[in-house]
Amino acid sequence: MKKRLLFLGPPGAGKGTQAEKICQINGLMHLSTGDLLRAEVAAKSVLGNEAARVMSQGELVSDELVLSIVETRLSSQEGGWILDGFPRTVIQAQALKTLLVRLDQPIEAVVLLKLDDEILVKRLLARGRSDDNEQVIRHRLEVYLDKTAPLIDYYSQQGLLSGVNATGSIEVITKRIENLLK
Ligand code: B4P
Repeated sequence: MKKRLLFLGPPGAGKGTQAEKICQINGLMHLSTGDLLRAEVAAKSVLGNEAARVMSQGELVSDELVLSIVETRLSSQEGGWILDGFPRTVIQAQALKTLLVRLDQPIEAVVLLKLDDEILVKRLLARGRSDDNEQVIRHRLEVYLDKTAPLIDYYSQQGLLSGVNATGSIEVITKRIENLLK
């Protein structure tokens, strides 16, 4: 099975949910920039205070800040991993490429979770995190289309991208992803 993976998709597509499952089953490290940023916010670190305001508005945290978090984690990792929610901009993707060349750990597959906007909004409203109110969710979707969706072309041109239907039960979607990664 492929073991250096990137999960891409709109907010609420289930990147975190599926990454956690696939990591558990296959012994991979789950690196979620959203979770790492929320941990910084909870710890009220300088970095967390900077991230908190940006996240509550549905904007993206600065590339520099996210990159510094990811670099520290990946540099100390020898096994496989899933990057969930990162990269979110072409600049982050280019910086990641440079880092992975240096670490000699190329990406083996990029999984795009595909889902209709209205289902996303329903799922996120049901989750009810502090950045999950309708106005902020709609803004996150706009930010996704503007800043993150260009990565679909970026990775498909490199022959790495596979799309998966992200509607249905969590278990069914996990199976679909596992089939893609064989
Ligand atoms: P993230 O933490 O990455 O979260 P997300 O995109 O909102 O959700 P995800 O797709 O992981 O969905 P989940 O599994 O939770 O980002 C939050 C914020 O952090 C961003 O807006 C940004 O500000 C900042 N950030 C993160 N990374 C960044 C970066 N690289 N650069 C800059 N800023 C960054 O699932 C959603 C809900 O659906 C859950 O309640 C789940 O239980 C449910 N669900 C999942 N699968 C389901 C299914 N099959 N059926 C029904 N419900 C399902």
